[in-house]
Amino acid sequence: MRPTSATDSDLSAAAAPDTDVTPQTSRPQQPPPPPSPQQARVSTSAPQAEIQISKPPKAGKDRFGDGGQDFQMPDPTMTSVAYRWDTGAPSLEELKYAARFFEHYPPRFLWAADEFATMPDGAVPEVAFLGRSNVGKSSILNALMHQKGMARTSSKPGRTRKMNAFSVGGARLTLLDMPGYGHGSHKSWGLEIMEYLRSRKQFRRAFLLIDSMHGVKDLDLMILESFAQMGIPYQLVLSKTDRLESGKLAKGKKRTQVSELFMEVQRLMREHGGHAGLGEILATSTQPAKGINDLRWAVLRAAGLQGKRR
Ligand SMILES: Nc1nc2c(ncn2[C@@H]2O[C@H](COP(=O)(O)OP(=O)(O)OP(=O)(O)O)[C@@H](O)[C@H]2O)c(=O)[nH]1
Ligand SMILES: [Mg+2]
Repeated sequence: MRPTSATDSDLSAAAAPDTDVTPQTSRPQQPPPPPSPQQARVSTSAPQAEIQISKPPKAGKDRFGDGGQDFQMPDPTMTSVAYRWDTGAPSLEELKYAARFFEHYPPRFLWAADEFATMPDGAVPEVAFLGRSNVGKSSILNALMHQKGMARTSSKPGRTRKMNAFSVGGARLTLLDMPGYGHGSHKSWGLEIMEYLRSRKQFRRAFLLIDSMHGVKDLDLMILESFAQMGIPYQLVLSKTDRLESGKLAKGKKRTQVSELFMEVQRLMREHGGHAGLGEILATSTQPAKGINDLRWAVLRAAGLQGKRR
């Protein structure tokens, strides 16, 4: 098994000011059933220690109905930063490459749009960050871009009011910071975001953030169901996982371990998200930075940029 550590050395995402999906041709994925707590263990002493999942799922050959020729499904792995059953963990070299991609060229704000119809066109691949208001979308973009002030953040929900596009990696990739849904949001944004997800040809994948402080909410399930209905390629990212460790959770929320949240989220993803979701859930925080290089790698992979060097 390859190493899976996330090396988010000196990333610092913090408060920031404001100015955002063509389906990727990913094969349909069906997550295996979550392992039982007896099968999965987390070592609390070593945060990066892998959880052992005793039985890899039986699927594999012909899982995608393509004859299954040489396709080898990776063994499921769970660490404190990722639960993977469709992907392999990036190597240290790949994580370093991802860090360089995002940090070597200064990111640039490109445009902000209220409506899909007014978005400037282009050919550069795009990924979009979505989630409930206040889940930490803008903060995570700042962490990815290694910039404190590119995307505006606020402790008040509803800060990001437009679909904002940022260029990274020397104009090879565009990241979209989307307005949040739920409290503090605006009904029409949802329609415009869905239009974007359905129609934008350079869209590669949606990264749907789930707040670790609150867990999966009904609105998140509705979004997963829309993704399933429309076949929108997506993957799930847990945000604010520092809150799990510090125990500062939403009112009435029971303290959980990241492994329990991974399994809960995987179950809901299977029940509501259909086949459009990638079998990889990343755990991240921006204060302190954790899982950011893993997320950078996932973004590059989604855009097909993981091997292209200049
Ligand atoms: N503890 C903790 N707080 C975070 C983290 N990331 C973001 N926050 C805080 O969460 C709040 C919301 O962050 P934003 O990045 O503005 O969230 P958003 O999803 O962009 O919000 P909207 O634009 O309103 O939809 C801010 O107060 C951030 O400082 C994290 O990893 N840990
Ligand atoms: Mg925002």
